[in-house]
Amino acid sequence: MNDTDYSSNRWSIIDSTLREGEQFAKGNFSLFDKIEIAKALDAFGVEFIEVTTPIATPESFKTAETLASLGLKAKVITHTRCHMEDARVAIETGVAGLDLLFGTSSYLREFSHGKSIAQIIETAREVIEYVKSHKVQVRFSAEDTFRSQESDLLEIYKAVADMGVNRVGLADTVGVATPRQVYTLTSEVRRAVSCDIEFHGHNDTGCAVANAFEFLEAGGTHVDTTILGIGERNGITPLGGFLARMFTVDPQGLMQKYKLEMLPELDAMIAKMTGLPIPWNNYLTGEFAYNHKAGMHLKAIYLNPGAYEAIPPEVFGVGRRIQAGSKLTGKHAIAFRAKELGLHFGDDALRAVTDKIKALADHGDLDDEHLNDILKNWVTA
Ligand code: HCA
Ligand code: CU
Repeated sequence: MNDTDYSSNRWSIIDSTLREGEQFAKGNFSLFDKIEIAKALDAFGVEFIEVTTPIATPESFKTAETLASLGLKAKVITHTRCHMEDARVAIETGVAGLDLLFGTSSYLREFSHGKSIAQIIETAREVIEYVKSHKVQVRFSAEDTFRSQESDLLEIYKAVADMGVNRVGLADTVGVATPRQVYTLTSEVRRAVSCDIEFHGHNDTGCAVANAFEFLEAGGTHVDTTILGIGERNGITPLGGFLARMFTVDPQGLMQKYKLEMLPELDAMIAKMTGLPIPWNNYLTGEFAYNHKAGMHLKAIYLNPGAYEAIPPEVFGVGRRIQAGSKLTGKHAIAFRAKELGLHFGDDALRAVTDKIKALADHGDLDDEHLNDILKNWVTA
């Protein structure tokens, strides 16, 4: 593999809306909602669906069990602490895999579980062997990876890789990692183990998409996402933002792999279930993600939308908004709008009506209806 191989057939999405997303302030889904989310994610084409540890509550046990038996194409896996008891309960649900988590940073070793690296490895061995004996997938992730000692991490990752885990996980638990750090550490881990590698990145410093991208550049294979990026605090790598990033480097691959036009439906579903609006500046599906306003932009957009759009909106099932009634509008935009209305303006009339629109809009943007009225009335006046 070389580090410029972006092809989507060498990486997978682990969607964690039903695990990390449950840690979101407004993420409290009913079983009915969870089934809807899982089915929608499956129809969209994500490869894995991660659910909350079944040890949390009887309802979370039921969730894992129910989703695992839906017969989805996506593998349903459950997140679990690296404990024998948790693993035993998780296996009982019939899920396809366990995402084990262990804190390795000095913060967690000192203030949480108090174990040494050697003890972490021994505990991991017991759990991993147990999970593998039940013929389900197993991943081992080091919580707070980017505030852990690199030598400790490599020792642990090599040890669990030798035990036969399917994946090792890098978790940017507090969203502190820079893209370059993610690239460097992933490259180190890539050299140290031959199993798959997963990345889970929080967005506290706005780097969750960039970090997921650098992770793939460095040879990583599995990226955690959630719909709208929901999760603890301000969340993790959002599914839509991640796809937008990847679309620019492998459009064909992405279109073959996922039902991209379903994205607005997914975002709207989670917005509705959490009772929050889709943010206005959300990747691809935000209200203004494809709004074009300045006259110079509008002129080019009419001739070739690619001039000011990195990704064709229709690929993701959204449309563009042409805001022609602003003070920044231009005569090309006005001529196009007139043409759409079946009107034709000569050069002088076009200049005059454009000036009039700009003058009116200087006191506040004109909506489409108002703009259209001006154009229609100008011709008949
Ligand atoms: C958390 C755990 C986790 C786990 C990530 C992983 C994190 O803080 O609740 O399993 O890879 O961000 O570290 O979500
Ligand atoms: Cu997390």
